[in-house]
Amino acid sequence: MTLVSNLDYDSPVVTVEKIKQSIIYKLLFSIGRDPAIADKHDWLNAVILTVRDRMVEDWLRTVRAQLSQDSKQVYYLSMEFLIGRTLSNSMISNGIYSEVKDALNQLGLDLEDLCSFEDDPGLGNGGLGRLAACFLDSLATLSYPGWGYGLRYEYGMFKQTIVDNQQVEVPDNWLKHGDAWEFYRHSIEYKVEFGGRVQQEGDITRWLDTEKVLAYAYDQIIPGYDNDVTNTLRLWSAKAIDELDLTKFNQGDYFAAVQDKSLSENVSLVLYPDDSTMHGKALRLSQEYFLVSATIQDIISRHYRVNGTVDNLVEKVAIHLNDTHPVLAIPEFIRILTDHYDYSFDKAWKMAQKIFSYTNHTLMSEALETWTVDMMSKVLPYHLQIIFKINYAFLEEVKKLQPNDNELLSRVSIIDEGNGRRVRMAWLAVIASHKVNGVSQLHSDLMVKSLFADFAKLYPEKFCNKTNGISPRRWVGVANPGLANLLDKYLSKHWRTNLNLLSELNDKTDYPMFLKELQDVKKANKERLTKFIADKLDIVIHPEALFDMQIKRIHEYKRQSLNLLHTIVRYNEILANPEADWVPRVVFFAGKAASAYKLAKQTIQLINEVATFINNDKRINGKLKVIFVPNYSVSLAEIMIPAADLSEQISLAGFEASGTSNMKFALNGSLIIGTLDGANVEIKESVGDDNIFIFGHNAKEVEELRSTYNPRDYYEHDQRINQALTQIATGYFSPLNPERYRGLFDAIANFGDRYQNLADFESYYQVQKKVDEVYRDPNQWFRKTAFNIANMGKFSSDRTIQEYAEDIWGIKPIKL
Ligand code: 26Q
Repeated sequence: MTLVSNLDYDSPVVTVEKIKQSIIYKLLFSIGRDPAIADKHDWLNAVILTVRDRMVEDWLRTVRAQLSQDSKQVYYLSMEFLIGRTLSNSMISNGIYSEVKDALNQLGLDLEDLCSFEDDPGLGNGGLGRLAACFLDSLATLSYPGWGYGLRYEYGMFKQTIVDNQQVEVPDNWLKHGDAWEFYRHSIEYKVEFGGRVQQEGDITRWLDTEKVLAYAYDQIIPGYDNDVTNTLRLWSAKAIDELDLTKFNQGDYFAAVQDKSLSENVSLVLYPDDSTMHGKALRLSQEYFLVSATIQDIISRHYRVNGTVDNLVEKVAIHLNDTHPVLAIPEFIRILTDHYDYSFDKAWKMAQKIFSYTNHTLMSEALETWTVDMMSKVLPYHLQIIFKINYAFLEEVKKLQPNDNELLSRVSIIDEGNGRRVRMAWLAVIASHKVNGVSQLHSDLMVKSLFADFAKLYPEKFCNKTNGISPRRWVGVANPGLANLLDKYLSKHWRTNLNLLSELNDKTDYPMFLKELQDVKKANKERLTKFIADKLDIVIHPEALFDMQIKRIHEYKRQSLNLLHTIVRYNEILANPEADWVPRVVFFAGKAASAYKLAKQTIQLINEVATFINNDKRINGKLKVIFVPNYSVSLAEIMIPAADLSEQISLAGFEASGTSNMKFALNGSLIIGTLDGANVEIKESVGDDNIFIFGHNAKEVEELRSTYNPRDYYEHDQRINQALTQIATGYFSPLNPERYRGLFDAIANFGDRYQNLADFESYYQVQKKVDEVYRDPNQWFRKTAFNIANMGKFSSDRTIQEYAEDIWGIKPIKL
């Protein structure tokens, strides 16, 4: 049945022959390329357009169903969406993978090879952005009516290259070959204003003399798995409002005429590559406002078009804030209702408090967003005024709830008077949201005990936990087809949408046949990675070795330095005792450092220098290799994670809000060595104490230790630590520049070791010994990995999204 009954058209058909015809047709008539000279990108784009055609009707049908069922929608606002490559996932979701593969075969092309040419849109920093992408996948797969809203950065996360062992950032021009997936919406544009001044005329507030930028919409299609539901991710791009300043142009000053244009288009030019420290840059604030202004205008105007009123917004709209980055959506919402829909401030504010909800992703003070009142008064004077009004209304409420407590008032005030007058965005988010959640049980508990303690006492029912999850479609289906086939063999195919079915594997953990097959899958994945490393880095490794991985952003709290310290200790021990029966190991690191984060960049350099040193030491004879894989990204994770035996989740307890790679690794059959931090705690509860290697102080002990901890004691009294740290400090790995790592050394041995690396060393060391011991016995090892896979059901993002839908957003699945 065609979508439009009075139009005569043929729906795209899914047979190998039709797909082949379509690919050729797209290449000729959409790309305009002669097959004789078409390159891989041309063919790839032809394939993408072919696959996209087969998703469009579902997409339009979904939008129609949402409208006709008048369903409540959730809007997920995020400055980051790390969706990764889309082609494989789309073909799998629509069940046309093998047809496309066969069609390409007939054309003499290889599907997997073509897929590797797809640019990986790096529109995010790390966990938070990837979580948003998994959530979109789950929303669609569970048939929930939900939209993602973000920015279409022209340059995403920088590409990381390693030159002379150091990180060098290269711009990520991901749109170079065009993005064949996106739909540019010519008709959807909004004016976004900045700066200017606010003028009060009686009851009316006017925002005058602003600078104006246009927001244009680009839509990405988000398919559900095997259910025809297809949602939308709408990304905004900035355009100058007047293409050219005609007066300047007519005066012959062409370059001055285009200059304003490029200034305003800067707003969506580049993603800030920083995920851990807050830098108060005006352009970042402008980006945040640009996202939310376009989005709130879009949501409200669409709602008004359909409903003819905004009075029922609360019943029809839920808006979720992915961290505080889009929190200006709240004053923007109030501005639009008061300026354009004749609402009073009180009425708009009450409504906002029923519509918004907020997820916190960090408790670390340096990562919390605050903006000076001064900067905000320049960039967004009107919104600052609205925030003051919100604050006033809120503080009046607190005075009633808790009379005569001025200290409390200053602690909970959105404006931090003591700190150069700053606007605390997290406070605004908490005050305006009806629900606030953390991303793992531990993190949510700490959140109400520490960061938001005052608020939790005033409004205990506001706070909840929503433990993160990951998409099984992406992280097994796409990333690990070998494991997916094995699961299909032993379980019903529905594990992809009901991950709890994995628990049936608990009964199979004693089947030698099953364990053998699991082992074969891992071996094949390790061989795939081995080949990749040989091709890309020209380094030979052996798949029989234990593959040990720490792949994530480089940050002191994540403690790559603890892992590296242990690696150096191991190296020294192998040299001291070469005849011992060492379990061969390859220690992989990957991850980007924020470009301004000196210590993190030094850590990358040290890892690379240690790697070169150890890998070239003939005496080690393959017992230990260290590899830094450059440019960590979603697509690299898809190759690496399925090949891991051991994953390092070793942050200082209390600092990693959740972690999500821990889930990806465990689900792909690798064992975790980790601290009781973030979601590790819940993974341990699920997989059982015997199937995870836990070490180190827990969050409570970390706090207790803080006042007495002296890393110098460990440095002076522990010979292993002393030797390894001294080697770092005195240039053993960097003889040409012996002082190079003084800063890193000092941070640990002399400046208090904020992340308690040395306090956890002994227990880390002991557990690493245990890892080797278990790895020697494949039967025992694979039994444990089987238990990990079998008990990861809880960590599907479907479970997470269902909880958000029921407990926070109040949305229901649509029927197609
Ligand atoms: C803020 C202000 C200015 C510029 C940049 C930022 C910024 C950008 C990105 C701050 C933070 C981020 C990203 C944070 C992040 O990825 N957090 C991770 O979120 C995951 C999903 O919940 C958790 O699993 C991780 O534990 C958490 O670190």
